[in-house]
Amino acid sequence: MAKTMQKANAKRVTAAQAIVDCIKLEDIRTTFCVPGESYLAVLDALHDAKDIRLISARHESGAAFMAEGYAKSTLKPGIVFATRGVGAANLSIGVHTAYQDSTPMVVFLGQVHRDFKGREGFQEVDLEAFFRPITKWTVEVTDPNRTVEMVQRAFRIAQSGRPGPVVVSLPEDVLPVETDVYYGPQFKKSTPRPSVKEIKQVEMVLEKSKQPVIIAGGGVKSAQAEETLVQFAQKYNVPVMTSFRRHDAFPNDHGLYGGHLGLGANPNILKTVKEADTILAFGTRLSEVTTQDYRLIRNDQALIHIDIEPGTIGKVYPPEIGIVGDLREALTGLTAIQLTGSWEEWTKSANQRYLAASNLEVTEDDVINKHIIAYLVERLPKHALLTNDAGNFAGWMHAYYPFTKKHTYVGPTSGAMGYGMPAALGAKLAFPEKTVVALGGDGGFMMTVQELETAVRNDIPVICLVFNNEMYGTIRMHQEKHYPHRVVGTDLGAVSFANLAKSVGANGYRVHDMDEFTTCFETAMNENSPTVIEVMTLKENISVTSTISDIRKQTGT
Ligand SMILES: Cc1ncc(C[n+]2csc(CCOP(=O)(O)OP(=O)(O)O)c2C)c(N)n1
Ligand SMILES: [Mg+2]
Repeated sequence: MAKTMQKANAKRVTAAQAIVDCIKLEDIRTTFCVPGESYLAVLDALHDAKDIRLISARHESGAAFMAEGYAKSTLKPGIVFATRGVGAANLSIGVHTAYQDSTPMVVFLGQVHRDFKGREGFQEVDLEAFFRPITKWTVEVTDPNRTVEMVQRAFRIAQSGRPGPVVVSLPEDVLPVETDVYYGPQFKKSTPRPSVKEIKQVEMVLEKSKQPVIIAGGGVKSAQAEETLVQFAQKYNVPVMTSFRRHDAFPNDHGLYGGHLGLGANPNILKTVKEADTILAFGTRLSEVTTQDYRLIRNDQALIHIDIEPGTIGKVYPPEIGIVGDLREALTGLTAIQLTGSWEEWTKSANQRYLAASNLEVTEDDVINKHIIAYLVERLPKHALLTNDAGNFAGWMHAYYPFTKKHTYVGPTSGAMGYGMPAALGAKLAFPEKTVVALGGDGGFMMTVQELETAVRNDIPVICLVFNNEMYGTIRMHQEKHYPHRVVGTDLGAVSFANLAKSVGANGYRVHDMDEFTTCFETAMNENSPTVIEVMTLKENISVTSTISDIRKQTGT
């Protein structure tokens, strides 16, 4: 049987063509690159692949972030092509982000000629050693006849279990070699469901619980279990919190929502986790940020941890019950349990704490950052998607913007600066019908600002809000707290982001107040072309919760 199939699908193509065929087979139609001479044969195969779009970026970090944002949005692997050691080094931040964020990605890197390997050839680097700690798998294709085997396996590894990045190294002399290929079927995810016994165990723990809380992570999103989670939470009336930068795993306007466990989370929101006697960790690795430096969860709380990846369960906290399972299947199974208790009061208090902490009523005294979030909540369509960079400007979005629909947020749990705008391009390519807004600071935005030209050239209309305080504000805040009055390395010079945008053909505006902002934002919404709105903010307003003067008062300096 296998032999007959093999014959029916057998083809003779170059290894480069086989790679492109494998990408098509996975139903991926958008790819990202910075070209290089080491993989010309792949570029040539893409020339004839009219149904695959190739977005050529200005820097490999931009290409990698775009692919990561695309993959987070579509839940399909992001594809990046780049060249040897130099391209690899530039894109490694995107690979690291995909690793920490559990985002499926397949990265194809040109490599030196097989005959030159080990001589420290031109731009040679041992890619397997280079990427081992930040990929699920790195492989070099040394035999052209095994290209399909390696590439299909790369797609399988990137998408199975906890998703993540895979790097495929392609020695340049392998790529033009013709070989007989046979393509296996497209990857299909395994979706294990907990056993009846495991579901019973959860039932027994919950039956005894007085104050349970759910922490929903990326595993809920990648299993497309958002609705199933709502059903489960509603049926038993359990409060739901979202893990760091996974806001849209649960509708934030739902009466069961308890808030986001992020950087600088409001202490009242944290109380809900502290007071819980049972924690249901669903598709979250209970990261350093989510657990507030691993201090939020205690061993006197019963932990029920469900994840698709066995290694994630008990990685930090030994669970009372650890279950390997697909979150949609697991929650479907769990929705059939019988519980006699009711947690209405507890749930209400969790939601009230969230509502009090995220109250978006603005007054004249509030800083422009908060006014902008209030405006976006009113003005943006409910399905609009937000991305953000790393930096304190993002605090206002994290605290106040309610993500009410699924697929409306793409952010870096890795905390990578430079992420927001290229990830927005990836998200916009994934969801062309959505309004996509990228939030950045002057520091982070400048790290990948060159991709504005990629947006213009490829007609990818995203709106970028750049909060310009002429400093690496987050680090300045930490300096003020720990090394008062010893500012070093955190001041930045004046940059006109509006003019930068205009210089590559995007729309650019600089605004100082809400009147100017709303006018420019309306224009951006109507024009539907790449736009930068640069918002001038004060150094003094350094974070959502404090000013520089407040910090100096607190430290008595
Ligand atoms: C790639 C990268 N380098 C350094 C850091 C450390 N870091 C975190 S926030 C930050 C400053 C961000 O500045 P900006 O984008 O201007 O935002 P602001 O904090 O001023 O609002 C730095 C340097 C990081 N997270 N990522
Ligand atoms: Mg700044």
